[in-house]
Amino acid sequence: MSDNDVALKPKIKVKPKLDKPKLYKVILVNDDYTPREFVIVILKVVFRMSEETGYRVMMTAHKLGSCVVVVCVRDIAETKAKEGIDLAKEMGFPLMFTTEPEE
Ligand code: TYC
Repeated sequence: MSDNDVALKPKIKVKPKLDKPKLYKVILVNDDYTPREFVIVILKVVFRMSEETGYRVMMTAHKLGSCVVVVCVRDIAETKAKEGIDLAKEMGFPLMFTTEPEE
């Protein structure tokens, strides 16, 4: 290299393409026994929802049979669903969350 040579940076950057992780829905399932207020508490504690959002999600599951709570990677979806189920079970309620892959 002589003194006048300028080292140019290559203009094209090669970004390694990482596969997008598959996403999973956590679904709240209605039942006839878990008190409405308790469902809201679970949504607030486990899913960090506000009272208002928790109320809306609970009422949607209550009226329609189920409601999507969150969409996230599989590991987190399964952990959150289990946390919700276990907390409810400790209190003697049959509250259920399921997970399913997003289309
Ligand atoms: N259906 C319940 C009741 O009337 C309340 C409830 C709502 C339970 C949503 C579960 O996912 C649920 N006490």
